Amino acid sequence: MEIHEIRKKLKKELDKGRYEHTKGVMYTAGCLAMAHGYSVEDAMLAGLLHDCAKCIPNDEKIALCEKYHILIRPVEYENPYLLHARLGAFLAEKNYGVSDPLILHAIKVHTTGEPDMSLLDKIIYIADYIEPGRKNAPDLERIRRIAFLDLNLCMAEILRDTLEYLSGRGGAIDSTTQRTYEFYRQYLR
Ligand code: DGI
Ligand code: FE
Ligand code: FE
Repeated sequence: MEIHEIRKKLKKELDKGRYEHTKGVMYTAGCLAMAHGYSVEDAMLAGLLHDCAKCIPNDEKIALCEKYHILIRPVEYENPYLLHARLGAFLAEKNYGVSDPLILHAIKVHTTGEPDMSLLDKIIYIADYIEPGRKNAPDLERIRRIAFLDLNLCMAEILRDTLEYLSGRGGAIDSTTQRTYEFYRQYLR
């Protein structure tokens, strides 16, 4: 599928705000790829598709995962929005014709991360957090600067803030998010 076809299809699948966010992540991922020596094209494609499953209603997310035998863990039954990452990777392949396993993996882990992520995984995880449309995260100015200097430190900072935010809100914490932080905290200064 050509990139402009993917954009056209996504524009229909996503609500307006999510499509704007998607473009922000796409361009930010491209910039991070320039800074850290990765394929700008691949990073932009992964950024473009990372939330392709986000606007599917939660009950439908669960139904689709069951239909296609995509693993649903208990924490995901309780918080079905977490499924948009794994389901998104599946749909990126099935409905948008992406076959690059590195791109599909970056989409799959973009919400919780995982220990020892690839360069592209980190670019997408971080771009999702710092894109220009994001406004609420604490310390965003500093985290944005670090993103262009040190990806591992940036992962640690984002994960720390995310876990703090989730525990303050009383949200169920996915054990993967916790494990990702345990891995990246070694990079904190
Ligand atoms: O899809 P987006 O909103 O662009 O971004 P995302 O896929 O990174 O989702 C962000 C949200 O996910 C953010 O509010 C933090 C939340 N999140 C990350 N890890 C966990 C989590 N939520 C829960 N309940 N548990 C987690 O471990
Ligand atoms: Fe997402
Ligand atoms: Fe996102």
